[in-house]
Amino acid sequence: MRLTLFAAATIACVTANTAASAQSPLKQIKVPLRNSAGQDAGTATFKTVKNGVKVKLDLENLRFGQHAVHIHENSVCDAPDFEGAGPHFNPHKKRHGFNNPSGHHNGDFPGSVSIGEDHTGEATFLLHSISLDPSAPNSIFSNGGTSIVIHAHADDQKSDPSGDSGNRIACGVIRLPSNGHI
Ligand SMILES: [Cu+2]
Ligand SMILES: [Zn+2]
Repeated sequence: MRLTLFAAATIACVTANTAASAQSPLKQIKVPLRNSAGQDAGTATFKTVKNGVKVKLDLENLRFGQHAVHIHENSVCDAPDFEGAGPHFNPHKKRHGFNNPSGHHNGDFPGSVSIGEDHTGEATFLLHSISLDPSAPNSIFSNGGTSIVIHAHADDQKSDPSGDSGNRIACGVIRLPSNGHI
């Protein structure tokens, strides 16, 4: 019987100005959102899973209907229009939407969230294009952090740059906790 040994080569990419914590890696973070009126709009929980990041939305105080969800590139939530959040998180310089041949942005979600007549809604999405690892190029903690934004309308998954999803109606700042873990 022949045994063949495979040596796994690990290539470490070191980013010069990333102050990576030596503590246990971040597995989960819960981000509070606020709506345009400054009310509590619920939470988004990001959890590292086998092939990506699971995002669980528990939303409230939002208008009835379908609403697009994205990660935007700045860790700024400036009510009422949340323009400071900037464009979609897009480190790979693609176009918007899962149905766009030049897509999709890292910060795009594969669906919209449905808000009921009681102004609450829940949804869970698996995103393959983001990471909670602060040293990863697609980390949602890149460049001081990002934000999660809810829009007035559904996402058409094609129109660049934002899926024709209208105004920004809620936002939550995503930043690495100062102790490196929750
Ligand atoms: Cu957006
Ligand atoms: Zn996008």
